[in-house]
Amino acid sequence: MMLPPQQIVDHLRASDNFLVVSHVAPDGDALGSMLAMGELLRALDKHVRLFNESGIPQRFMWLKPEWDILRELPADEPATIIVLDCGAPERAGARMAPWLDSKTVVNIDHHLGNPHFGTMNWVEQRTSSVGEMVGVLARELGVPLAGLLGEYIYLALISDTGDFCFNNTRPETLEMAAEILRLGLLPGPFHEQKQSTGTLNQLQMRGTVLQQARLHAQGRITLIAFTREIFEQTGTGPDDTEGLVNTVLYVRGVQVAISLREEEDRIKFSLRSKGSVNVQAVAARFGGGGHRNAAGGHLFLDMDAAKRVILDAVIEALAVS
Ligand SMILES: [Mn+2]
Repeated sequence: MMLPPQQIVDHLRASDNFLVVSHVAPDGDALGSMLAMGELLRALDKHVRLFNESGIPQRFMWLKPEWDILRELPADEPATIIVLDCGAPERAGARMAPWLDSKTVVNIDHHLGNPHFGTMNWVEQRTSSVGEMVGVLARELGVPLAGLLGEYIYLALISDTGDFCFNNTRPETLEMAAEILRLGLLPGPFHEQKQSTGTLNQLQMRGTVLQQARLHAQGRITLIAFTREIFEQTGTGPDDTEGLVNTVLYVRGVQVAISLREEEDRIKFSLRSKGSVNVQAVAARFGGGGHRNAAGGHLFLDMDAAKRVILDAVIEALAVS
């Protein structure tokens, strides 16, 4: 059974005045675990604030969190910074990263290659999500996974496991989900709200991107590309791309899916793989990171060059897996 380090449990009990931080452009685990940690500390009567440098993406607005999520460093400094779901300190954002060198930092994460940048570190690569780790902490601290705390952890669990489908879904993950359901969460309405955030423009943009999807390496790789041109034509943006890389992974015979997204001065790449193909190692070559079956990073190249570089790297990874 996974247990949090006693030092962290003791620190949360004994200290006060926390700032809880998650990574820029938060996904469901980053946001869910941050909000859950906020609820947990609030239940323990602690002074707690939340910080996310890029704020809440539109697709999560349905959560209507009762938290004012800071995007600027607060003037009065917290005693402890809890950093969640960040495989490296830079993931916390350009404004926050320097703070992490000089303050008491609790680093709770599940990424491969996390360099243990905290004063206290709890890094579990086997766990589904950081939300699951916050759930384990809550149990240890005697706070039930009910109400908003349960909802936020559930969001983290379903986000990082692809609705309990990915390899990182373990019996413990489902047991935690069951515990949350027993305490009142209704999965039907929850999923309905979570799914009902798309727009027709978004569907049409995705249609265009899928039409242009290509197979490579004798059908073992699919590649999709979100260009600025497609975003402009369809009135969509980066927030509308979420999850499409998973869809193209499930083409028959495909082992790796690559998604490229054109940004201001770079290409953001996302990689998904099946089985033993390690895409974290591919992402790490370019300064990125993640997990064995889901990773990403940035390339300072144009779209065509990025395609060639990333395809070559993935083909190499397929050869050694
Ligand atoms: Mn995560």
